[in-house]
Amino acid sequence: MSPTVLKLGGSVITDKDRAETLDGEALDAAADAIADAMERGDVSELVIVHGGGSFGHHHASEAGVTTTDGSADAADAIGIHGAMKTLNQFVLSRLHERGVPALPVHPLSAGARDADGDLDMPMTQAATMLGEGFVPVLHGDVIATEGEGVTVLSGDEIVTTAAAYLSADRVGLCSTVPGVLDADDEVIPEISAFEDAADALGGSDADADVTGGMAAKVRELLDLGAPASVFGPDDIGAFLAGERPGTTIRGDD
Ligand code: IP8
Repeated sequence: MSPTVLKLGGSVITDKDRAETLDGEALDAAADAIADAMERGDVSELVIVHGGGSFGHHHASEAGVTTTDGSADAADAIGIHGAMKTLNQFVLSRLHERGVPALPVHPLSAGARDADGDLDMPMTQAATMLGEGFVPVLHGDVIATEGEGVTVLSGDEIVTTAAAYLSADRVGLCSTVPGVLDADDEVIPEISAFEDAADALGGSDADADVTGGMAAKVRELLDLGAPASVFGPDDIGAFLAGERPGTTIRGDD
């Protein structure tokens, strides 16, 4: 059976305007939807990835660390990584409270980027966890990068890497909006080329986002070998039940 990869956007589970502030209600609702889907048997092999929100992005922007501009200062790396581990612990606890057998995978200790920015992150631990009935929970992080110290690794890049490595057949990104929106704020049902949505895709709407918002997401997902869905928090259950809520992004699969 092929796994499903679900990303919980950092803006969904945190209050992005206040440093290191969880959106506990939103995280509870997401954890409820995941636990219900697993209990119903809608999904058996599930990988969760979460973004940084006001945890990672706040520290990354203070340290001036982005996906391409790094820092060789261990204190910067630990500041960002530590905040992400705190958020990861919140996510894990909310899942554990609902009986979801979630285990953390911290990308800083699981991969690296070369001087061209290419990521090498084998997912043998996640694959084995899935086989043993666990739910691996990865997160945006900092990652050692040749010539840069550490750079930011976005949850979206982890999603595409995990989906390719684990041959996921379903990929979903839960965002604060109900899909990729056009200029009139209507959900674009399907995107198969960046140009389909280029006009509508600005940067992220929150200042402290160092990984580029919806435009970067769409580019990443177009490169994926499987169709991906972008949807809002109310549609986590529908996605896990096999539906395609929000926007479906299909590259050359
Ligand atoms: O929120 C970025 O992950 P994202 C994580 O998925 C950090 O872009 C460390 C800023």
